[in-house]
Amino acid sequence: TPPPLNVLSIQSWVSFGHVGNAAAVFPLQRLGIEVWAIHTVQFSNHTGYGAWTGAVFPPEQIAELVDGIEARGVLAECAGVLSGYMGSGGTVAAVVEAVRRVRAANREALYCCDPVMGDVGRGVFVRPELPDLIAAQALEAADILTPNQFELELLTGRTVKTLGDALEAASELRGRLYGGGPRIVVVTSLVRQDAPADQIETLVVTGDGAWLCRTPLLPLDPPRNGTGDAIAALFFGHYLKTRDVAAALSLSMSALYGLLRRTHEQGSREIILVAAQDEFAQPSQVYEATKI
Ligand code: PXL
Repeated sequence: TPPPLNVLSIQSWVSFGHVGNAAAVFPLQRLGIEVWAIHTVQFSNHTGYGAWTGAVFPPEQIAELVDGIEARGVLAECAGVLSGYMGSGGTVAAVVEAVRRVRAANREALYCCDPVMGDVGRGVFVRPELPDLIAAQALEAADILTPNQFELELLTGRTVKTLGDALEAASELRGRLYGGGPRIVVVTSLVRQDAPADQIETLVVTGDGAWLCRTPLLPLDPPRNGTGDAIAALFFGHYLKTRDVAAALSLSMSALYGLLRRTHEQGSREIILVAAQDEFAQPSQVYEATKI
């Protein structure tokens, strides 16, 4: 067996349910990827419930854990860094520093930044200092950025209503990413006026063009927390494996749709990552990515 891909994933942890690393680690593992997880917080449950217990970890802990990994002599084998929910403002610089150290050990390593800030309907749900710090520090380090439609609007100050709006905003963001890499923007949960109302899309914009993948919009109310975290993990994992954005888009959205369809059928408040795990390796329905 060839050596596995290794991904350093820096995100929140929850004891109950599935968001952050608790939504990202298992799907990546199910794709055969080894995950080195660093938790930015440990909460009892996601904040969508309105109440939780636990703590935000001090940002210094990230460098300390990277020190320990480096001391094992394996940092050069890290294929990529994935970041998501940050606990506090200091977390942003600590993540960017971790990316710098991984790139110093492996020039080929990619950084996928999920700029977790908020969502349509819920508004900003992270600490108020985070959006500006993510925009100022994390974007310029990122090879792949995975904003949802709300985060795309927040990061660009634009309103996104049409495909043209989404393409313009995503292209603007692309120009702000790390110059040394592929510069890929993945817009998730795109619902626009000029698409069928019963569909939801993911849009990928690269230097070689743009791709759309459309899946049925499920009546999940409230939208399930952790969905974006799972999409970022699946897209990044498939991209690292295939180096093909169209394949990564189709594979990740087909898996995600299968997961959400089964979550809806169960009526579960949490995404059912474990029960629906076969969707990650072998989605029950394949949704193609179309070049636009
Ligand atoms: O899904 C984003 C997310 C990540 N981590 C924590 C959260 C949320 C959203 O609610 O609460 C802890």
